[in-house]
Amino acid sequence: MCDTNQGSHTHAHQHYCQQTIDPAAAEMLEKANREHIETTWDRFEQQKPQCGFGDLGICCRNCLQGPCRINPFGEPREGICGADADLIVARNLLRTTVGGAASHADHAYSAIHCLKAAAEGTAPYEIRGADKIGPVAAKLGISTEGKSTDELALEIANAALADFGNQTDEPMKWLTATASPALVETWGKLGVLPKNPDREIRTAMHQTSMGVDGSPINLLLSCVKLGLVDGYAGLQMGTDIQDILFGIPYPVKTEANLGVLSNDKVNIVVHGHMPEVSEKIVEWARKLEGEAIAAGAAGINIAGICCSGNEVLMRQGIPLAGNYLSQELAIITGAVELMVVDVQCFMPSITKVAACYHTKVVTTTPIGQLPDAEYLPFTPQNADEKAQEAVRMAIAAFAKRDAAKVQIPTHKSEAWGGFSLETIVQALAAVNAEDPLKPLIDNIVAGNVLGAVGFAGCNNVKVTQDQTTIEMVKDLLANNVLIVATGCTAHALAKYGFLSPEGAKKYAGEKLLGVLTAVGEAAGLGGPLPPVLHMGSCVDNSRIGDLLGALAGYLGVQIKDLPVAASAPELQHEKAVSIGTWVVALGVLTHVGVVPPVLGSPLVSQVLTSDIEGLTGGKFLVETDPHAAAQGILDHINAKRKALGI
Ligand code: BF8
Ligand code: SF4
Repeated sequence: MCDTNQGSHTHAHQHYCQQTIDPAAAEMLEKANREHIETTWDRFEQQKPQCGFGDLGICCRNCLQGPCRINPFGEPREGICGADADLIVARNLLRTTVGGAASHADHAYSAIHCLKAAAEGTAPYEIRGADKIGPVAAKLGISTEGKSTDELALEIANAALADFGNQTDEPMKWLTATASPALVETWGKLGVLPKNPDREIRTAMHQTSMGVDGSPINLLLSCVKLGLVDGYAGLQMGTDIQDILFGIPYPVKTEANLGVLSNDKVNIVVHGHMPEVSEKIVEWARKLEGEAIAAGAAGINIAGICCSGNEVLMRQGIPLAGNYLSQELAIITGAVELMVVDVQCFMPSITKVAACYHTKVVTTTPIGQLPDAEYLPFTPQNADEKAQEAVRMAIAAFAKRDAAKVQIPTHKSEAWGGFSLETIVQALAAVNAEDPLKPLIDNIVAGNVLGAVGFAGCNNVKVTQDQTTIEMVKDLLANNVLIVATGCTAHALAKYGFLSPEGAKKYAGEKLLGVLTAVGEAAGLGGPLPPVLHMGSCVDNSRIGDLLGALAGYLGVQIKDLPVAASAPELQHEKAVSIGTWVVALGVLTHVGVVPPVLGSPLVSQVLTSDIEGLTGGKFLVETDPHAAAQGILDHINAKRKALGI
């Protein structure tokens, strides 16, 4: 790492078009190469060829007799205990889904504790989303009469904790309070209604352990159940609680890509997922700006990576520095004083890259530590103190910045974020105040909006950064399909101007542009809405669920009947698998652009891409080619339109 011998460039003239389509990322890869800094793409090369058994999902290590491998072309057909390929693939898939659901449920659990502490007055968080309390209380059946904001927030936090403590056989309250009765009935008949998220996670780990479940189909049904744990104990609960604590997002304009880093300010990058941490860093960076100026900087600049970036973008207008595959590259600019991480999606490599510069890395949670980082254990109670400490570390690091090592790409694009369902309804209300969803529905019926697709998920080093996402979205927009996006795909689309009004003119089909312009102008934006609406972080995929529920409810149909689809073109994390499973459970066709490790089982592949449609109305579409994937989605949307008679 950071070998100062500048003599031997291994790939001096490489263009990095296999790695990324992002010119800022390519520029930093070139710098990394020049400075002999290893990135995730180098480590990917070292992993090649990746294990074929793992790739197909037919390797089992669930007991110490293993590892056992199945030969897809012959013997052995079974592991030592007799588990065959179908069983091993299904068991592995359930463990992956558990990993994702556990990540999101744990995220929501932290937010609940923070809200509870805020409501009890023991933590320095102001409850900024009082307008979210009414709707959440209403769906949970909590009466608001005569109660203060704090009392209601506490009651809602306790209702969430009650789901985590549910020892009865009743399903999770958050699920039955959110999903339509028809969906609850469908899931009830399948026996997949989760009761207590922690219990479901425990039971699924037990179910997949050696010598328990031998039924691949039963295991796949448990995948659906864990998808619902993710959807309601992770995404929905997380978003509801975070909106109450930090406020419902409203449209906000900012910028995206590495060019948002500043040459003359202290740069702090927030990375991870929990707004309890990133919101406090933003608050204290603003409050301590004077200290940065006194230290010779022009101020403090905050930028976000991954979903922390999405969280503070949509509520604070903080710019996005980059998505998952750009995290090391942000440090390689040489201009980052501090990277603050909390949980999920930060690479263990970041401290090694940071060691080549003056960059400090701060970890903040007991479960997310890095040996060479500074650990500032954040709690709701001490958040002010720890955030100040972190910001002061950044200010102190500024003096150590080495100008000779600084190279900030100039690339950045205008991007709008903060399109919660509440905001979308508000924008539509400018067209029809009495019946806000009517203009959207009318335009869908008239074919001006052919359908809608939600883009979600990550970058994955196996596919060129941002490419599949951008190519698919171009095809779909040209065909008048409205796009909503979250997570790292939202970052990707932000970087290339899809989240801006200009993007509508450039990419939207004529009919869609007409609708975006009419709504944007009525809502006072002075131009079209962006053709891709940024709905937030990965937990905010619940907002897409809310939108689908609202549209289906309005039309008096089921979500599975709508001309809609979902796509995770570059998924990498277990969370993307569990989210996708929830979306399929809702009845939505869900495209994945990276082949999940299931092909070793024809049975599991068949169920996920076909048979499950008969149970929930949704299924997975596996397609690595962006144009074929977009076409598959268009065919699906057209078929749904036809079935609706529109
Ligand atoms: O939760 S999209 S790489 S950052 S997992 Fe991670 Fe994937 Fe990015 Fe957000 Ni979501
Ligand atoms: Fe092998 Fe069965 Fe043990 Fe898995 S559970 S490692 S297949 S013996």
